[in-house]
Amino acid sequence: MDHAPWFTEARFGMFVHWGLYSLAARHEWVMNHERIPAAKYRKYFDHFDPDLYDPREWAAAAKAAGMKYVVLTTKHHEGFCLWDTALTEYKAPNTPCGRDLLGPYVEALREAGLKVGFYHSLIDWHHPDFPIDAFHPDRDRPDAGEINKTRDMARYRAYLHGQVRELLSNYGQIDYLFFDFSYPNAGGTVPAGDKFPGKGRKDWGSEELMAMVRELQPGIIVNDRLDIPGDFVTPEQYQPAGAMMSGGREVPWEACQTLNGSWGYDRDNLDYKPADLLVRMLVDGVAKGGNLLLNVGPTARGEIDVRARETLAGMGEWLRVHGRSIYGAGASALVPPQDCRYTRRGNRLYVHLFAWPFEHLHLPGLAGKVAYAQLLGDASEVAMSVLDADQEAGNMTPAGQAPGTLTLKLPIQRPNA
Ligand code: FHN
Repeated sequence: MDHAPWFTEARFGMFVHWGLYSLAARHEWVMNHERIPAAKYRKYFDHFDPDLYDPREWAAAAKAAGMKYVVLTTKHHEGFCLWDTALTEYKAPNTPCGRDLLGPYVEALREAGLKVGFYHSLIDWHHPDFPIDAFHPDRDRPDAGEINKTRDMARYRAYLHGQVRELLSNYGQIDYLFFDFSYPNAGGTVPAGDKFPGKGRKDWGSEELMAMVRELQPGIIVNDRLDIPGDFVTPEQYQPAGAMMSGGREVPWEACQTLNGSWGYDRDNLDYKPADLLVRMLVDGVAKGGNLLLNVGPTARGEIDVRARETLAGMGEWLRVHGRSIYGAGASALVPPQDCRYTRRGNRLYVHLFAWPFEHLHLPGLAGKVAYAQLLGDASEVAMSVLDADQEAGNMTPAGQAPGTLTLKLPIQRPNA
């Protein structure tokens, strides 16, 4: 049973990483990678003023890409909050921006008919009670061990739960909550030599947190990074993200991808994946019963940059033609030949060609079951309606064919051949 049909129907979402790191325009871990002391990092807070921020533009870019939901970082590991939280001063309304950024985001998505997702970091390198550990920017400090004696994880846990309560109480229905991330066994030794374990469900109070989430937003989807074994999503216990096939039963999961290797806006990183490669990633995921959450990192001024928008628009064009082989589609029990993927929706099988030309495409296991084969679009999809042999006599297997194999002669030409 599919406990969140919208998630399976959607198949494709937009991830948005946006925070003070967007001003550094290097990577969302810049504070950590460059060991930027809090006092120096404060300059980004003092200059945060996204004058071009218009979440309706983000929603339009998502729709142009064929995406059906959006997940925005409410707070990333740096600890800066995009909304008007009552629990810290380290928030957008206290910067030159001067306002809550989540309200307009939620409104824009709803107006555009997109599902609303929040990302929320469990990790918080700004909070005074978040202990220094192997991932913390201050881990090289010789006095890290001493500092940790003054830090109270229970106080941080209360802050974490309080902020999640705000997020799930003050913005209406939220469809998806993406926690990030647990590292219960990361261990790592702070310089003081005392081994500081990673952080997992006991540190976050994950079971209580999950109970509160379900109480506030009963139908919400939650990802599987709270370090609760087998946790995912809705009260019916979806399988964890990344669970491929469980006992032959397809279970929804989700892969996260960047456009260029950085989640936050990385100005000088021109290594954008081409749209057709991203389409193949999407097809590959759906062929395994999963979703793709593809990331954009808006600039400090609040815009999705033109390279990202062009890439997404290219994907949207493919989906405009072939979306029926993706939305609501999933894995087929049939095994495709190399360089092919099968996605199935109802009794229709879609054959996606990852390489060509094929003179003859041998499709094992289809013979005798295909009512018709139809070549669609630019040959990146061959749509077949697969009917059970006892339903429909339409046997496409030409005489003399090897039993069990359907061979199609495909007039496939390379694009721009
Ligand atoms: O550390 C984060 C990272 O910055 C990014 O937010 C990704 C997105 O899935 N999650 C963590 C790494 O897995």
